[in-house]
Amino acid sequence: MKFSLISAVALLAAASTVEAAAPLKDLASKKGIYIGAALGNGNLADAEFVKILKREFNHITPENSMKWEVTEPSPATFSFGLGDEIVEAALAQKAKLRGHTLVWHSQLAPWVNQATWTKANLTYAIERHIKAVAGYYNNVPLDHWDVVNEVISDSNGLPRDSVFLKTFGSVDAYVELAFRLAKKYAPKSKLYINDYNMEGEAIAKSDALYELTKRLLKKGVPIDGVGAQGHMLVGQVPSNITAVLEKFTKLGVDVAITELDIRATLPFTQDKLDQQGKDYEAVFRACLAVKRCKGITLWGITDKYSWIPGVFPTEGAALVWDENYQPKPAYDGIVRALTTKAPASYTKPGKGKN
Ligand code: 9MR
Repeated sequence: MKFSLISAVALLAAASTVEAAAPLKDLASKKGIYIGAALGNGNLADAEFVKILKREFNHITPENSMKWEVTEPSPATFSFGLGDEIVEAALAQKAKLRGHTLVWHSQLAPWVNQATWTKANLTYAIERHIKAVAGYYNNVPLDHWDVVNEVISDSNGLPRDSVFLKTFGSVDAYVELAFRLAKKYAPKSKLYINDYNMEGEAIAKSDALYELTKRLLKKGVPIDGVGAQGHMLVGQVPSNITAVLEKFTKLGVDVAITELDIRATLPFTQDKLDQQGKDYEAVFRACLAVKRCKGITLWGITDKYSWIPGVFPTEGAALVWDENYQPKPAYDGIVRALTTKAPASYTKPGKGKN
């Protein structure tokens, strides 16, 4: 008890005392990028959360409410209520939106996994889904869509096992289909391929995503951007994110950091908080150093709500505001990146906005 009280006081003292004079979204706009946050429907009932969302962010990603299991829970039965709530919240604060996500092996409606498909039947089901969902939100319209998510596996850069891979026989085939359909039904959105653990060099997964994107672009598949999710660990942010982002943009696409959070093993110490601040700064500087890096979305706002403890029970505290909505050194790190000149080491080899 005594220990936890002391820890709490120490953590409070560690929290950032510097809130930017200007909100992050204004600082980011001046640098030519957007700053977004993922928003769960439940977050909208939390006044403190919404206050920070409105003040600091100009881009919103629905954390869960545009995923297949939500939008088409049974065949040809569509549900847009939860997605609409996020869209309304975004429009109310004049934020742009990132649709997330049309084709993903996870949070897929169970009926898609349970059926036995022929290629023709699954093609029909994918078109029905993309037509309904992307078509529906094309009226908003959404700024960006994560058309496909996490199609490369974690082992050796092999294609991710999924009902889509099994049925189509190759990752190229169903990713091409998804992008062509997304282009047809959401022509106003920039269309992204999105993945995690691909932000560093010499990672098989990053190379595989690069090669896939290159092959598909060569075939004329309408890929506008590559999303680097950015689920990272304190003290282990790859040193060469700029180079990786730059390499993708040389294929002729935009890039964005789409789901940034930087976690560590709990409890958080002052050292970890400080390091986390430097890590957030580094990721923002990496994006700023790349001309075609369009912006950064944080996968949430506060440590009060995060997917991490559910998946990594001993880890967390990955976001920029703590559980009591105190900005952490991570906030100052972002402000530093957005307001001060980058040391030379951050900018190479990008010729971006620093
Ligand atoms: O944050 C999301 C969490 O609420 C869901 O339970 C989880 C289910 O897989 O998905 C989380 O978001 C994921 C995102 O959609 C894709 N990239 C990884 C994210 C964190 O798991």
